[in-house]
Amino acid sequence: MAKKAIIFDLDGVIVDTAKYHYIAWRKIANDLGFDFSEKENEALKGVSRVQSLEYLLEKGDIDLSQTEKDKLLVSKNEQYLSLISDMDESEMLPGIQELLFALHKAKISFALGSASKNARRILEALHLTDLFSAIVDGTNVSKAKPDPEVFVIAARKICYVPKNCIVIEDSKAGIEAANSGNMISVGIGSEEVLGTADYVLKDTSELTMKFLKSLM
Ligand code: B16
Ligand code: MG
Repeated sequence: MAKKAIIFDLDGVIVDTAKYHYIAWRKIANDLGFDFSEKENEALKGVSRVQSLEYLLEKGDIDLSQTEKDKLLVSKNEQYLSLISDMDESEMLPGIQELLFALHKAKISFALGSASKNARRILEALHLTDLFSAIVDGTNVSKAKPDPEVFVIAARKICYVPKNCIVIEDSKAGIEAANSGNMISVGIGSEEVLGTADYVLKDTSELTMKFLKSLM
């Protein structure tokens, strides 16, 4: 058994879905009469669907009833699902497919720790489900990132203590979750957004077996 295990975020780490979440939320904002920039979207990465809508409504200074909010949540997810309906392995981020197969071959445990309620559907489309030792997603948690719950459950499922888990995340909320869960945090993206991570890599092409082994 390797000394450390890895917990992967999904959107923005394994697969390039962050752009589709953005397109779907931007359409909701536009339909409500305001715009929503890519920079502002950073705050929604890793954040649950419900909390993302609350953030948008606050930004647009819009007050809605729960029924209206529920309609928007359904509409956002329908739009998102239609954007990912043809998803296949070509949408995986650079080097990730090879890395997951190499980790699996080396018997290094890894789990999924995603806020998305669509995570299992995406892993199936990418033919990755069976590689993971555990899958924890938005359907399994009561507290969203930056709360560490999703990663704590994942660590427990693969039988590793938090300090021996390396979390790979593209979002500020996810890095905060990993840090407050006492895990090793690796941010994928800009130093400006992910500066509180223990390590920051520019993109997934830098997330190599050699790098991960250096943390083990
Ligand atoms: P869903 P991750 C997160 O996934 C996304 O980063 C975030 O943008 C999205 O709002 C959230 O999942 C919920 O997704 O609407 O599919 O349930 O990055 O934690 O894998
Ligand atoms: Mg993410």
